[in-house]
Amino acid sequence: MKIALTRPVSPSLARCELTHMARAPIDVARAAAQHAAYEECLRALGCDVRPLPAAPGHPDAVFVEDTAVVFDELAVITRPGAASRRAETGAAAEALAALRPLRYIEAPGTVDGGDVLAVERTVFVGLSTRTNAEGAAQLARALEPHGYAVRTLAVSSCLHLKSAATAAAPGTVLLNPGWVDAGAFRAFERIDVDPAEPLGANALNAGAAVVYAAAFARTRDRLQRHGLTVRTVEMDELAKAEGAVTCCSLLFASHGATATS
Ligand code: CIR
Repeated sequence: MKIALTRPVSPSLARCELTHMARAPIDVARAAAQHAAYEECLRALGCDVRPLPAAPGHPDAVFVEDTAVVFDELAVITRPGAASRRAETGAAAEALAALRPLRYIEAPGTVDGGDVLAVERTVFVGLSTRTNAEGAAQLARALEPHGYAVRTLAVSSCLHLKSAATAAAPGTVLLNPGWVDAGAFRAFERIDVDPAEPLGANALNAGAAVVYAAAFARTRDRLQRHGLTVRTVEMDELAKAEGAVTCCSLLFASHGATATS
């Protein structure tokens, strides 16, 4: 059983941070409907969806992935690279405190959860406009005692590492070779996005199926040809805020170490 922490779409979403995209009008009601369908999809796949409290004053609060990184042994509460997003982490810390021992990224370190990709026992950390080397080093110090190998990767063509590469299935990385050093993932099975779909590397492995944006039909076919079960969701309104499927949840096993263990 997996727990999925989510957070409602903020009415101020149109004031979101943007890095690689031009600002386009956002229909907040449509974004909220897409988010509700995403939560329903996770429920249908057997996840225990637990929405965090609404944060109307935080435009990007729906992108809860950036506020924490959750492993079986511990959770690391991040310090997001965008100052406007730093106050979002409190709700994740509160929810995770009962579920995992907590560690915190401290200043001057910055980490966005979107830059942290775990593939089996290797944790790739993207060095981006949001995540710095000090943040990556703090993450390594938190994780290495638990047997994880932490590797950094340069990310410059897209917002986060997970805009360029995600673990679509255990040991299988879906990636855009134009945006990330594909050689870093040579130990794993690799699926490239269709060249016409550069934004298609973000997939959410929900266990029973891969949750994937409906917009990337060609790459979806590639996932299916690899034998993966895919559930598509409409994400185009949230994509205008530079969000994708992994960003909208913190998905983790319900059976991890508790705060007292
Ligand atoms: C931001 O720029 O922080 C938000 N507008 C989008 C965050 C997307 N998060 C993610 O990919 N993990």
